[in-house]
Amino acid sequence: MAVETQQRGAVGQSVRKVDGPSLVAGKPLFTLDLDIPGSLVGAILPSPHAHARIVSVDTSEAEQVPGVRAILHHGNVPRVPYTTAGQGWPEPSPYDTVLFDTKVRFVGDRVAAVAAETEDAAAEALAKIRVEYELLPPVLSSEEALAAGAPIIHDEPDAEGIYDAAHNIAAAVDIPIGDVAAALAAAPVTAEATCEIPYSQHATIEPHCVIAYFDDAGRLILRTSTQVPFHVRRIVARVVGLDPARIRVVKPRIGGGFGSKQEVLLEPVAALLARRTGRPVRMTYTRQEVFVASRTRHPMKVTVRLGASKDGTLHALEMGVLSNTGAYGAHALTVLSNVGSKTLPLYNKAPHVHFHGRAVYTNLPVAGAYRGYGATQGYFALEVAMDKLAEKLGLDPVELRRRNHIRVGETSPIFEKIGEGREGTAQIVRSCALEECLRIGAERIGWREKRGQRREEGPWVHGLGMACAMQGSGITGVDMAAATLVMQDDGSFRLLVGATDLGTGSDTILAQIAAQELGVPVDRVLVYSSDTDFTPFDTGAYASSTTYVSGNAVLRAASEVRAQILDVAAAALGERASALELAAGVVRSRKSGKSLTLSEVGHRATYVADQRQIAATASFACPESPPPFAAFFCEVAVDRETGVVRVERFVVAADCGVAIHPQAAEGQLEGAVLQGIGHALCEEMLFSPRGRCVNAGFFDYKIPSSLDAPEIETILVPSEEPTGPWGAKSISEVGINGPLPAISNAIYDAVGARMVRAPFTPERVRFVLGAVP
Ligand code: SMO
Repeated sequence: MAVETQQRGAVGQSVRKVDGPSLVAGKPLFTLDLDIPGSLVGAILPSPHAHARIVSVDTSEAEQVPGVRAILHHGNVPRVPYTTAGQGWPEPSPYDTVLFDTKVRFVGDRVAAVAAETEDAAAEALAKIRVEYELLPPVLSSEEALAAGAPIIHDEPDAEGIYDAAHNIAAAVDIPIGDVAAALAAAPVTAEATCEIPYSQHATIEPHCVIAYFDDAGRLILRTSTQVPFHVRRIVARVVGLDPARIRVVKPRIGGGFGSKQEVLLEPVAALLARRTGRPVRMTYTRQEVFVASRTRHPMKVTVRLGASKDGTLHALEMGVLSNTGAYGAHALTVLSNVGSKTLPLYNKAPHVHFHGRAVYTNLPVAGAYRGYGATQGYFALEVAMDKLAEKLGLDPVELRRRNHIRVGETSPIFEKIGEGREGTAQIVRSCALEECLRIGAERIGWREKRGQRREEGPWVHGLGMACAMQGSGITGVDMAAATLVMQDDGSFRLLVGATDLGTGSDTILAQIAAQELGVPVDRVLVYSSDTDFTPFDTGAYASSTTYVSGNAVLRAASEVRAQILDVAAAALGERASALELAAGVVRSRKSGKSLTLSEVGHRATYVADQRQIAATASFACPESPPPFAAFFCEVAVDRETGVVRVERFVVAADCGVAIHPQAAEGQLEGAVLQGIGHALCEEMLFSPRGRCVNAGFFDYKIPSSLDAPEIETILVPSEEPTGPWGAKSISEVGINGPLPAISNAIYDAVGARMVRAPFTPERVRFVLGAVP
């Protein structure tokens, strides 16, 4: 799709990204691009052990290293339990973390931190910190965590909000609706699938990084690569013991988040080091630290049982989950909840539903938010089970989905029963183009002609698979965004948003939403995001919320500003505001034809008559979370001799409502699908028998690059979401939910091997093939 060179028009056009030119020109926009004279380098001492008590920390030798300015450890930092998960309030994740503990719980856990004049001095000091450990038996799998007599990972007395610490259970859910056991027993046809997904990492190009310094007024400035600036401010204030009014968090351009930056990790450490030394402190994770010490996807085992009548109508749907949250419970309950809440409503015809699961602690890296947020794990099992059910019924898998998926005007009890860490909100689906997505996707991949053909080319056998998915748009009852729109004296606009563009293009989309209402080109709206001193509150960029939640706030602010503009113009023209219309930068009277440009309106309000600032701040809380929908189709070729799987083609048709910026939406969809293909084919963090990650880097942990990417066809199927800004809902996450099941189902279509454990590496495929008759 061609980018509009003329910056006119707004919604529905792929205008140039507002930050595009500066990014392309390599301007110093990112967190660490700022050089503050006199900065120190901060670094962290990681635990070499998976589970141990710290008997003593001796820093005397390290302190003698020239250039060392401060060393932090449990002995000299206050102990404040908190959660690193930057979510709403009250926080649904347990307070099971302190900055520096007397116990380490995974290889890479934080033991101490150093600030020094140079990286070398910091490294030398870390090497000279003497730590005496008392080793404890490590828990290296979810099953071990639940075994009788398992070592207790969180035995500290001051943790709060852990479901059952004595049994290593961080969180649990149990939502029965109807009687699933009876319905499954009575169902004429049943199918079951258990699917497993391993540790995987977001692999953002920019690592987690921060600069902390105190300004002239003695206020702490945190310039940080984050998805959640306002949560950073709140959490750092508590953990470090500073008045939040003395903290300013600045979010510059961000090089990707995918959920991993919905976490407060380096900021409090850098803040404390800056306070101890009185100097600016720069910190960044190395790539190895990003893998091990930032966050990962929650590894899970999900079992789905389906019961249906002979025509394929679902009667019973059971989903059981065992989630591994790693050493700490960041997002443990909320990701677990989403495994069911974002999947089960898709097939809302079943009256009997049971969703249950546990998230357990292990002595492995900490899982957290990762694009898809549990739905990805849920859809893998659900959509493989649906494929099995279709086979048993002798029904086309597309037709099986068609007979069961939710439609406009319908609801699901799941919406109300499961929220994020609390009850959800009842809602009906007001927009859904899934039926059309299924039709178009099937047509584009050649479903009828190619499915079940097992076309051969030497050792390669071709097959087709498909899957469906939905997600949400923000979190009901939790998310809130505000926007401030100001008209300048020249008639242009400033838009201040707490919303957090991570590279997705959301700043551009928010400018488009305002420009559409104001009748101006996008380049007349200057966007500022986000700075806790200057931009209004926003819960942050997560849960596919920005276009919908922040976008609605922007639209409200824009419509208030529009009304103010018409009032000023009405007074100037001697007309009623109701007779005026605003378009193409001009206010015109439908009655008299008299007009006033926006710059004349701005000038008049500022300098001439009835002087005042034209501006508005508006908020939007999220009463509903309209789901985007997607249908995924792929063609794979499987080498029967080696087990290698090649994705030949991938088609995704998605309904995100009205796409504000179609090219950005397609980019989100394509990127999410490629990440999902990585999950399916290659991504897996591997651990030694003592719990050390052995492939924490891009040399050994492979993500698909542009050279590996198959042809991905993205199709936006429009619908109109009545509660969305200009009809929009979300697109950023839904695309990652399809590739795992669609590729697994395609491998089955090709060679009859049911791949239920990701990734589908050649060894695994060959192994399963060996058992296929
Ligand atoms: S995985 Mo996103 O930060 O909700």
